[in-house]
Amino acid sequence: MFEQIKLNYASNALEPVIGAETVETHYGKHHATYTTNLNAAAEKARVADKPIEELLGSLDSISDAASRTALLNNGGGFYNHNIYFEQLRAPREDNKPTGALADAIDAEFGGFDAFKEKMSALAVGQFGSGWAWLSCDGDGKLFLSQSANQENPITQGTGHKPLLTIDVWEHAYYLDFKNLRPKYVDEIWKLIDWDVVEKRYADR
Ligand code: MN3
Repeated sequence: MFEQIKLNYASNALEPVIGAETVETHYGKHHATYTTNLNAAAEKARVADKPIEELLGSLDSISDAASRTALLNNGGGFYNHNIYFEQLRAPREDNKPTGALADAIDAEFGGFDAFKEKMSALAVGQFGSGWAWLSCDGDGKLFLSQSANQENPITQGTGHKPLLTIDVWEHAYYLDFKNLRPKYVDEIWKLIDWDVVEKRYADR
């Protein structure tokens, strides 16, 4: 049985960047539906006992094409939103990582501002619905990527560990920013809970 993460913040905690109505719809409806549909698809394919990362990393072993598609769409929708909602908190100015993750970002991207600019460009530039990602590979090296629909770095390669994501489906920002995806992407950096992201990196 796959379960949505519990939000440790109120639905209005992300305001004024992301409003309560967006959180209630996005988490309470979209994410909840992915979770329900994942559980049904996983039950049917007899993979409900697998950890989600393992399930998403071994979709090729599902021989039935319809099952494979249902598990990709709903398993990705479930997992990606767990990563997304867990890493948000109330807005802060000058919001940056510290410690080992900050050092790794400096070494890989030439500083936090350069990293932020590159990841923002991937988020803004993802055509249609999808995600931008910071992950590390099997050697612990940081890398940036984007994915369409509910794909993610785990479905796109082997040994990848997602650390941070930006949801750029319109449902993530349309109530608050209308069509202005670049503005949403620019503002979401205030909401990132770097403690969560740093822990993901430490646990890699
Ligand atoms: Mn979403």
